[in-house]
Amino acid sequence: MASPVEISVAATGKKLTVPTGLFINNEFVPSVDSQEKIHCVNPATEETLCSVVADPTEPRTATFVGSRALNSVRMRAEWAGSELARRAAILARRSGSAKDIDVAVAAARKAFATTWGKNVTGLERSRLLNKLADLMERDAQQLAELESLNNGKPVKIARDFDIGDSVACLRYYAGFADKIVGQTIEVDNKTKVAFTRHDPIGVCGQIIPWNYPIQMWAWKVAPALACGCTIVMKPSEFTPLTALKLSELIVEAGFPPGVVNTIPSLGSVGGAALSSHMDVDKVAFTGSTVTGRKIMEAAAKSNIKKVSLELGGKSPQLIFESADLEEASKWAALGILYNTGQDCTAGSRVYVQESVYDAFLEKLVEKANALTIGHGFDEKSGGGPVVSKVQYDKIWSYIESGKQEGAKCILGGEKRSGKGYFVDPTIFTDVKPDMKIVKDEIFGPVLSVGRFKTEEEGIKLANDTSYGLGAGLHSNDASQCMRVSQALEAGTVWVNQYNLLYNNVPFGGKKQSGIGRELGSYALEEYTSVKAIHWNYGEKLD
Ligand code: TXE
Repeated sequence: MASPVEISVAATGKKLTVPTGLFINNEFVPSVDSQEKIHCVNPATEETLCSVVADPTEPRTATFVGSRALNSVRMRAEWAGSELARRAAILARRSGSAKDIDVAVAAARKAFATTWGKNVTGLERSRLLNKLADLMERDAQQLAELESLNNGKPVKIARDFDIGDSVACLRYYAGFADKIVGQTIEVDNKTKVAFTRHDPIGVCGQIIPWNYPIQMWAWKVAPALACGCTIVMKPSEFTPLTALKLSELIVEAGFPPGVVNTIPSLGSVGGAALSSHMDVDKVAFTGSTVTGRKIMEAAAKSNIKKVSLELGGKSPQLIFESADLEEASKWAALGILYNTGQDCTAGSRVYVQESVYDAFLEKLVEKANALTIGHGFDEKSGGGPVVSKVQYDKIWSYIESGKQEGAKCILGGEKRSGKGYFVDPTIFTDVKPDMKIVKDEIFGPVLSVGRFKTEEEGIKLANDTSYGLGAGLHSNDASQCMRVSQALEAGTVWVNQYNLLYNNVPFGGKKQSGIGRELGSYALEEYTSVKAIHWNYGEKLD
């Protein structure tokens, strides 16, 4: 059994314990064949302030004992000095290989056929999901700290929003677990009936990103378990810590072995293996459109498994002249800055009606300027650093391209000195439709602001994108709200608000923002397979 690591966080004076290894059959085990390591870096610092030391009582490299290794590392991430001191955590662990995916899928298949699937009642699934929710609520502070350490987001936001919503999501689907019902259908005469069953689809591969590691875990795990599916979860290689921690809670809640398995692995290895696996019945994915396309292709080329994809976006917000500009500017700022812009529905394009453009812009800059982006453990931080060096470099290359292509940077746009992947709120005006900052998903706190004269022009600009995830409009004209909300090409349209999601309202994209829906009762369709049963109880063939 792989031993847990300890992370000492001087900011709290406490230690966080995280399990290592791959989670298969309710145990933390090493990779069967991989020497690949995943390094988890705290994005609030680029320095390595911690040391990764092999436990002296155990071998430094994997030693196999039967099918398990004694692969233990002890990590000490020292949180140096002041509130604003840089922290870093680096964690070495074995990364899952394609063979590990095989082992995990086999465990999930066995559980599906024995202890779970059709062999567990809805009531029991509900009880276990509610128990898991209770445990997550109990450990909310610890989980939030770990999320902050690995992802960068403020602890208080992780605790109150990400984890709060995730607990509610588990409870919401716990409520459904014994209410997944089919239909009884009248057929042609009195000697026959047909009915449908909504069977669990089977073994599900779930591939999640790094921007909401806990919430994406809950959105995927909760409906799948409620429907009776088993799971092989692949968290992002940037943020696997909380998925591993949550795996401990799976055991404590009492889920049978193999129902939920967690393989921290590289996307091109574990993610690809899951997508092309012949014994995986469904793959659920949140991430980039580029990767979503690969997953769909792999599914098609293997066993035509069911696929749901929640992909990127370049979501617009339209500000009409009748809008309450004070409120609209708050929503627009929140829309692009929440989670430091690392949000699939980030409202990254704002279009303002000509007559209120200047007044709105002034308010928007004021609101955006008021946000403090800082360290996750600093109570004053409204946003943290971006997740990784890769994302940091990507965002800055877009900021540079915006400047080079002639857009006017009216806020931010300057790098901070010092370390850490911090990007301050950045606003560009004077943008043109073909600029990269207007077309591409940046996934950072970078907003393009344009203007329009008529409603028709505003709608055309808003829809001028290959994406279709979210869209917002701000207006006090009810007819206009109705007209425009219907014309906007997006899976979610917010009217006089932005970016609020509820567990009981479906969420997903149009166009190249994806297929399928998460949340609400709609998500159950992603994890069930409808079987029609035709029953003859009287008719005889001549
Ligand atoms: O995403 P990837 P990346 C967007 C955002 C971001 C960009 C790149 O614009 O800047 O994508 O981020 C796994 N087969 N979003 O590269 O690659 C990977 O291990 C199967 C939007 O991090 O899509 C991780 O678990 N899986 C988004 C997950 O896919 C593969 C959230 C997401 O990583 C794989 C994140 C493969 N071949 C990024 N390659 C949103 N919609 O919220 C990678 N993965």
